[in-house]
Amino acid sequence: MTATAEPAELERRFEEVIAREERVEPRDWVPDDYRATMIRMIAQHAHSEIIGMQPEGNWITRAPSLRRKAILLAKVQDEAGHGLYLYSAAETLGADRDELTRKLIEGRQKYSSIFNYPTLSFADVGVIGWLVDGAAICNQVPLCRSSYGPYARAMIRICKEESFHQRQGYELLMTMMRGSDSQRRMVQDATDRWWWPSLMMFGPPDADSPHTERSMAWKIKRHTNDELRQRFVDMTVPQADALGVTLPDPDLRWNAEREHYDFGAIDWAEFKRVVAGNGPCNAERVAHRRAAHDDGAWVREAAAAHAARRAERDGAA
Ligand code: FAQ
Repeated sequence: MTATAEPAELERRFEEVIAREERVEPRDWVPDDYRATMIRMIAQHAHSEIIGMQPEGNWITRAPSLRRKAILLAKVQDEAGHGLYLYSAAETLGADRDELTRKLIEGRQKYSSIFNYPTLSFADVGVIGWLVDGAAICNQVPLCRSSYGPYARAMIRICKEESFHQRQGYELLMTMMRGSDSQRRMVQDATDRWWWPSLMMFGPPDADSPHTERSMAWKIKRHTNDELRQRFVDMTVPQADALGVTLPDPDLRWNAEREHYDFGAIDWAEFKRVVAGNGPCNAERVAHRRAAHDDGAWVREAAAAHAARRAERDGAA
């Protein structure tokens, strides 16, 4: 789809690609709003992966065994990798990675609300794997069929790694549940704290989601926020039973008519507070990212100087 045709013709061809379930590729013409939506969503996702390294990274030095430390290190490195190839996917749409990073550290671009909560015990590492990676998989598996090719393809690898992350979290929790009473209490406490924020990861209710309708029409999103949230609850309740923990919701019960679990009201005021920057750890997370960016300035300068020297040498040759 080259950009030499008339605008109406370009628009028609774009709509045809979407209707035929084909992928939109980097050099294809796309409407400005499609490009802006994709950049926003991919950038927010990339930022989430990078900021998402912090809550668990907090436990690397305090992991209870060499095995747990090696697993956690590998998981946190995976999140860094996800961030990097998502920033690359955003670059295929013309976004500038430095600019995206600047927007993040200046608080001008969002990342997932979930990473603004503290990790108070090692059980949080397990619960993040189980619930947070579980919610991420639920949300991202359908995105493997997203209409923007580079994003959809990145999602395939990311989902494979996230499902390993989910299993390691669940296995960690299973081990703790077979341990002492105080270990079981740690798992229950972590579940109590992460359950509701995990449900908020799917975004506002459909009625309050400004982007869902347009993104569904463009096949960027394949399900609405509420559909995916329900899918996550249905998937997680039996896992909680198998683990032996209680999900902190007295209204959670099977609805035979709907063939889904009903669940209680989500505190959307809390969600709005956290997204607006006023959650328990927002300031700390962004300050830490900003400090890491500043500390890394010499690496970027050295890499740029090396590239310039190499270009000069190649030019001379
Ligand atoms: N937190 O109209 P919608 C992970 C914003 S990765 C903060 O529903 P949309 C891996 C939204 O951006 C987790 N902001 O928007 C990991 C929009 O803001 P804007 C990240 C939120 O895009 C695991 C406004 O509210 N995953 O966990 C949130 O159609 C463990 C209106 O919302 C992705 O990014 C929120 N929870 O649907 C790493 C997946 N929800 O721009 C480490 C890709 C909504 O208008 C450890 N993204 N907002 O100012 C998506 O699927 C979608 O973008 C949604 C939001 C579903 C997140």
